Amino acid sequence: MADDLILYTNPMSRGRIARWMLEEIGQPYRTEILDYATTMKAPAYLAINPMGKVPALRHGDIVVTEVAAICTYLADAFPQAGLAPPPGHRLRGPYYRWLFFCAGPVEAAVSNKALGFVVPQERERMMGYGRIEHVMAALEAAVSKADYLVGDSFTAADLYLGSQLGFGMMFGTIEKRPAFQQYWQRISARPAYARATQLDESLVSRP
Ligand SMILES: N[C@@H](CCC(=O)N[C@@H](CS)C(=O)NCC(=O)O)C(=O)O
Repeated sequence: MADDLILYTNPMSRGRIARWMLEEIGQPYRTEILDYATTMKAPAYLAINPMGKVPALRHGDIVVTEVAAICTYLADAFPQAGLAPPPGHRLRGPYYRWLFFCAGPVEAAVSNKALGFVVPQERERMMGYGRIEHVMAALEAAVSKADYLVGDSFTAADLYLGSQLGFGMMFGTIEKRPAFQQYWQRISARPAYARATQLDESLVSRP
């Protein structure tokens, strides 16, 4: 059908974040599960995402890659779910701020740290995130000031930033600061997160 939603994913991937978003949206969707070594690098999938990475979302004839973009797109495509401030609203400012901060500086800083790469002090100015300690301090302040990052309700920015914190703490790439833990506990209590996790876990345990 013209408006079908298809998530290309692997249960052990950032695709979990996209699935959580789809569960929040509450629209029917189907998944295509890709294997890291084979189908993810096959021509059929490379035609969808030339990076050969998951997740990717197809919505009718539109393809979106990059999990932050997928979350942002879905929040706008299905506004009835109330997961983004309306287009043009001033709260779009902080909403974009935290989504982009997370997709850029947080992702890069955490990945570099996990690989043991330390930015030499004299090169911090040229790195988008500067120093990881500053990134973590900014995150801590953001999740400490209120229940949610933007306004007084849960948005796609909480889902994406929270997922990075939650998965980062689980894999030991982000330190377990009490503010991070409290925030993650709060947002991961959402029923859509439980549904998404259960769906992906059932795929992981499948023989
Ligand atoms: N920048 C991408 C990263 C996607 C990504 O790296 N996905 C990993 C799984 S979490 C992947 O597909 N790796 C397979 C590979 O690179 O071969 C996003 O945010 O969606």
